[in-house]
Amino acid sequence: MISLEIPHPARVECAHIMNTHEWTRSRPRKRRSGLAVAMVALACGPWGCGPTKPGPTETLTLKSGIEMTFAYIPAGRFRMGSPADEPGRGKDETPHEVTITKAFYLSATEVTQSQWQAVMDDNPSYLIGDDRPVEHISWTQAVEFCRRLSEQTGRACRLPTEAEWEYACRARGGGMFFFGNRARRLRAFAWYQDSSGLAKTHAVGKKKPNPWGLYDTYGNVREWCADWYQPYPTERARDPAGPDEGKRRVIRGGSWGYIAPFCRSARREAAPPGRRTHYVGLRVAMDRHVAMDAP
Ligand SMILES: [Ca+2]
Repeated sequence: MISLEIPHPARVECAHIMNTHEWTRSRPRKRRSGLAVAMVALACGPWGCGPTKPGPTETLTLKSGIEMTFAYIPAGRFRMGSPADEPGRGKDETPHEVTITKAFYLSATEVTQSQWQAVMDDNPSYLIGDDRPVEHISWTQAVEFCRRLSEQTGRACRLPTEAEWEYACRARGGGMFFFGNRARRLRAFAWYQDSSGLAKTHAVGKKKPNPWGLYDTYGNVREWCADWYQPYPTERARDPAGPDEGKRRVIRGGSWGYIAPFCRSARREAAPPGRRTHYVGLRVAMDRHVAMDAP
């Protein structure tokens, strides 16, 4: 029997209160002129500035013709963490400015079971389906997947850092989610407790993507990041990658068994690197290609 993934009863109670009151309250809509919309699109705010549309994608071909598509993530600056008044926030989400100095690619979807099978020749998943995200994998196995993927494709594949993950998830958007604070909109973008029906994962890429072309960043499976977990600094950071050692690795995005506040952009979780559950998978980062014969 599959149990819902509820990490701490107190948090659930708190989140439930939020769920039924403050954070689902809709804000009144304001009409904007075309010029005003354009100004908003071009403005630099606390959550970053720059393009909000998807960039060029890259596709890797794996064994048996299985493909893996990557979205382009531009370099930029954003505010990582959450403000003190964000509904459902954790104490470990100290807001601070982060600069991502290099553009990179991030797999448009969570790694599927067919993609995992093509690279690793096995499928450790509990909830079976070729197009479903692979799960029941440890952080160590996720890193090994990236290593073998790099070996097979000649591209530098790895887990994203926690900062890269949140930056890409937000895609210049502030608030609880990249689309703002109206949590009812989450159904259009995520498989989570209110939308996943029977408690299970779903085929990737069936919900709407974020502005940079990433699917299922919220919900479906939670995603391993490269970093050891540690409290955030308060000062500015450039390409933060976490401490050199620790006990737990960062996990992001919330799962199919989570309520909406646990799927927020800033929500942080972590687990020992050997832990395996059917709520956690991965998404792959890839550095930009540099031709070996470039002048
Ligand atoms: Ca996810």
